[in-house]
Amino acid sequence: MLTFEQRKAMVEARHAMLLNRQNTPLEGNGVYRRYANPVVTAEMAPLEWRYDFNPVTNPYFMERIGVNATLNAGAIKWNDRYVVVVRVEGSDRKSFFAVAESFDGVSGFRFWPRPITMPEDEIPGTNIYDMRLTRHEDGWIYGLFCVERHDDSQPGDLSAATATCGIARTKDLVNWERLPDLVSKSQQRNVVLHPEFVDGKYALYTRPQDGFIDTGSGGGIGWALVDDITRAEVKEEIIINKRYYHTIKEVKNGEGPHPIKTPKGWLHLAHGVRGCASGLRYVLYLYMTSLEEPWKEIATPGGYLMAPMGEEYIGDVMNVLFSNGWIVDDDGRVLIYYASSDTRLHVAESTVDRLVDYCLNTPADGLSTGESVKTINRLIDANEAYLKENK
Ligand code: M1P
Repeated sequence: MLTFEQRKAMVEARHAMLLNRQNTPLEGNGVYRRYANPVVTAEMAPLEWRYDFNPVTNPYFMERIGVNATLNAGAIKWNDRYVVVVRVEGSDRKSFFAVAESFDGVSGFRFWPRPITMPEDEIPGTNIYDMRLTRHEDGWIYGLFCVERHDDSQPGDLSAATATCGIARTKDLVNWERLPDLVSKSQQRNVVLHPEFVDGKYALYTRPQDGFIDTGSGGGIGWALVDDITRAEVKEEIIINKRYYHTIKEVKNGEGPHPIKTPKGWLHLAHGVRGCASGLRYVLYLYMTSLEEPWKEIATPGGYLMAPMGEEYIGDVMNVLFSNGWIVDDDGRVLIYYASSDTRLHVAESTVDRLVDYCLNTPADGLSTGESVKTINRLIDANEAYLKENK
């Protein structure tokens, strides 16, 4: 067995190797490209969070506090660095937020020294996760996230829980002012703050749900205007991106990060969920809404943008891709931070132009096999005509 010093040297060397690992792009389908390595994994969590470095109190240099997963991260460009607010899940199943930053956005992510200490709402939460970051035109950076509590109306059921949207704001990503949780008739997860005022109000993308897991009658991604973000309440909610039978979002869907403003409309990233024999399958998709009326769809490309591939299938919750963070560079490069199987964080790269082109030129889902075949035939016809003319 290794001594304290030997183990410490080995653990530190492995950790340094992971932090310094470079990443290489993999060519994909022309819409985006994945990168070879995940950008943040549980093993990359700082050793000071996990190990007691005192040989008197930890003579075997054993890990004292386990980190289980690093997933669903909000993202923002901050002081010229690529910053992600990662959902870190401990081996005790509690999630917390921690900031990690990188110079190039695709490798070398380093956590800031301490996790975020998020102030509690009046009723403390049991678990918090999946922060969406919005640099709002009011001057604050907002973090909206899910707050999970036991559903005390069902005392006999230890798994009964409620999902509510927590709201906090910051100027430095370190000190957070907690605002009261969103008041809503239904449970809410995947709530996102739009970056601009709309009719002088704060605008939220919502995801009404009947229960903690089931969206039930919640028909899809919603939209609600809020007068006062310091006492936010969903009074009226409309569904702007619906669920449909036999599609990638039959069971549920949810807004990812806040949409990107492009000359042709607001570009949205979302996740869609369907059921299958092996459980739920989570994929990522795009849609666009009008610049003037961000609640009105103008493009709904059919199918998914990204689905799990290779090792992405495997993890704590299999067959899941989930994203709540992306960053746009001044030159139009888009970095999509996505987690696979609730276990690790990856990055995919594209550009605003490519993603908008994808949205405007990918046929919508015709909602039946007959329509899908017609769509393919239209493309074959167009290709035949083009090739005939350009022989
Ligand atoms: O386990 C997959 C995802 O499940 C939930 O997402 P949704 O509310 O859309 O079902 C969230 O718990 C999310 O964190 C998780 O990745």
